[in-house]
Amino acid sequence: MTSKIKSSFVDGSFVSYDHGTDLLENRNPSNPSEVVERFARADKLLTERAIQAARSAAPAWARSNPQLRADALDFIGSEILQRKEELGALLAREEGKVLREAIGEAERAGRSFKFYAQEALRAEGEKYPSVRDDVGIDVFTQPLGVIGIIAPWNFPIAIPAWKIAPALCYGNCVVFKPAELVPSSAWALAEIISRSGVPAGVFNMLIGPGRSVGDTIIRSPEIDGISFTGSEHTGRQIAQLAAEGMKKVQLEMGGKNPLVVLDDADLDVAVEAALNGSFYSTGQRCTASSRLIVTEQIHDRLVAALAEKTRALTIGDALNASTNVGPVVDGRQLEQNLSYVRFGLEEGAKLVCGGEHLHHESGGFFFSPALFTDVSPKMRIYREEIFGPVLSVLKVKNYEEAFAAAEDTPFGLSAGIITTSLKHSEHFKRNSSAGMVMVNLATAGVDYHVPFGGNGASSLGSREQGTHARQFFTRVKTAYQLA
Ligand code: UN1
Repeated sequence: MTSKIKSSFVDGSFVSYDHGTDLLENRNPSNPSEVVERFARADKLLTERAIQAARSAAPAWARSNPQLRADALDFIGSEILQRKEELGALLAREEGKVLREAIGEAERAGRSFKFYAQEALRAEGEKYPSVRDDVGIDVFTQPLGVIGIIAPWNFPIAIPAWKIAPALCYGNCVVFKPAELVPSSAWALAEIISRSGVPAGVFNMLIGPGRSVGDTIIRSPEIDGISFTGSEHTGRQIAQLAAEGMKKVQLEMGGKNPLVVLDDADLDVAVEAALNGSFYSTGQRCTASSRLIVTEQIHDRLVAALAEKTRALTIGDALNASTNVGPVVDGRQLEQNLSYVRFGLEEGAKLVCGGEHLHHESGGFFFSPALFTDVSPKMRIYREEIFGPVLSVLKVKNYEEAFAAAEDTPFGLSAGIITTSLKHSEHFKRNSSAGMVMVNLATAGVDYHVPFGGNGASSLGSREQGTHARQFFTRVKTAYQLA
């Protein structure tokens, strides 16, 4: 058995397994009796070794030839793309995302690496004349140093990819902690990186709990920046500790994303956007739409059409080709979804369909997507992030009321509007306080080459993805020189 136990990657090699090390079992949420793989958990000591290895490798990597970085990133991206079906199937088994979405996610991860392979060679920097005679000024960026990357379970390969690729591209060393629910995709990614030509110590991966591994990364004086995606609660703790340690942070946290549907909307477009944004990926996306804000004339037609499509969704094993919605990631998240369904009913909302634990002989964490109407803005189901396929419909009179309702949240990640009115779509795009606005599209599902991020309680720090990622992963140098 021991040969099958996988482990963390530190200073250029996978750590050998010691008997007695704490073991982590990665289970399949479609069939929890199936152990996908077993892992030896990293502890505080191993985390400190990884941080030290990254620190020692940092000066040479910061000065490395950009062609070396471009080639390594291209190698990683190409291999992920070649193996996307296999990596997608692994992801579906450990996280429960349906196969089609899981393969799409692997593809997105590969494309992120390919994007930053090009970016490594991109010219940057500015030249200024000085206000003093015979002086020239160069402004350019330098690597931030050693980056702690803490990733969530809901995008087991794409989120690590869109953090690790720019970190390496801009000359930083990485200490990466995947979520304990999804170590297999992270391990597969680390194994590819281990063969990419990236020198020992530049990239390290630690499989282990937040309270030891995560905490050590966050508190270490050797870590210069932390890129985190996860819960708002953990994000706030990281922000506080990072402030004490004077570290740069990039935090992507929760959302309670609104999707506005106006009377003039194309009904099919509205139903598709609501169904996809709210229920695909089992609603487990920080960009999911969880508030459907609908004007009165179209309300009943939209609810009827959406309920029909929702009831028709096939919920089941993520690897089964006919499945539309896979399981919830684990029993704890399933309990959370069920408690919010209870809160909704207690607070007087009407459950049109779903909201049930679907018992299956496999013991999979299956939950039927829930559609609530007669929702009022004070209800917990309307205000709090559930992180499951639970959609609350709020009826409003007109665009002005819809806009005000969309804005009525501390979050600000993504916001959508379904309308054929140019006037309203333009107003919404310009004035929504969300970081990402979608017109006639679902609030979730974003491209890999443009900025990603939100405002308010959703995000802190500069944007992820695309060329904007440079802002987080580098620092600015201003150099004056007498001619
Ligand atoms: C998407 O909607 O395509 O954790 C991406 C999340 C986000 C990623 C969403 N950071 O759900």
